[in-house]
Amino acid sequence: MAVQATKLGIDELKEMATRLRRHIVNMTTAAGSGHPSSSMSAVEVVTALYFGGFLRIDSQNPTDPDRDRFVLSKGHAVPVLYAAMAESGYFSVEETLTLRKLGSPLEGHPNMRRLAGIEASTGSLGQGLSIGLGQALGQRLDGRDSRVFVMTGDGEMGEGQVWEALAAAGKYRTANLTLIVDQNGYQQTGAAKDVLDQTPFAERIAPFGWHTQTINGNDMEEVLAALETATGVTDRPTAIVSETKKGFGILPVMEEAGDMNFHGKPLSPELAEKALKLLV
Ligand SMILES: Cc1ncc(C[n+]2csc(CCOP(=O)(O)OP(=O)(O)O)c2C)c(N)n1
Ligand SMILES: [Mg+2]
Repeated sequence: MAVQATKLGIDELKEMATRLRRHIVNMTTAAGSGHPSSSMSAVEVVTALYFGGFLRIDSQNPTDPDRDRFVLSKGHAVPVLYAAMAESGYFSVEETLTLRKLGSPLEGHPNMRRLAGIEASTGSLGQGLSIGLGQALGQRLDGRDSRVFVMTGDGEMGEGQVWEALAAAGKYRTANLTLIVDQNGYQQTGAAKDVLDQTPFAERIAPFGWHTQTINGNDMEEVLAALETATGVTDRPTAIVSETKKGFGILPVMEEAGDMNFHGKPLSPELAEKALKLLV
């Protein structure tokens, strides 16, 4: 039997997004390390993929050959992935609190050898789209109709390997591949544009033979509509440029801390308490 996607209604999806944000705060603060702001910007897209009727996966049969794949190429944002996986039943929500603890399979970056449901080991930026392209081509060769979704960061787009994969996917008309660029405006050391300006992404990606859309990626309705459009394209790979805010959901707390990038650091227990009050 074909693998089914979970499809919640819009109100439930928004509630789920808030739940994922709470898990992200809780697990990174418990770990005392990690990347909450990088995870927050991606919450609507990840929620829509896992619970909005798109990813055909089964947490009880994570290696089903017909499953869809989600590759989190910006692997440092893995708390958002663990939050969605816990809510999908791959492991318990309590287990997310073992993030980055010695012996836990919930490593600081996704490790497919240690945790069922992780489709690619990432963290070295730039590789996920190539991996996803290989998976998409493999599924096509096998005659399966499954789809691969890959998420990169906007800073990550400075990696040359991403553009090689864009070119190859266009050449092979890999229509079962969707790239989501989480354009949250920042990378590790500052504004993504200041480090290496690769915008406008849609205009740069389209000439490789890709269908492109640019949306507000923190608006659930826009995310759902874009994924619907993307999965309906049958002749080309599709890219969604997802304009987001790094730390969306906890921006007032980051403002108070005087850091609108807040890259690679957890909230202190005090700030986490304030963040959780916002996430209701
Ligand atoms: C190949 C490689 N170079 C450098 C790093 C270090 N690094 C970790 S996160 C990051 C910034 C990523 O920025 P972006 O892709 O915009 O993701 P965001 O955190 O903003 O979501 C960098 C440079 C890395 N993980 N891999
Ligand atoms: Mg970024």
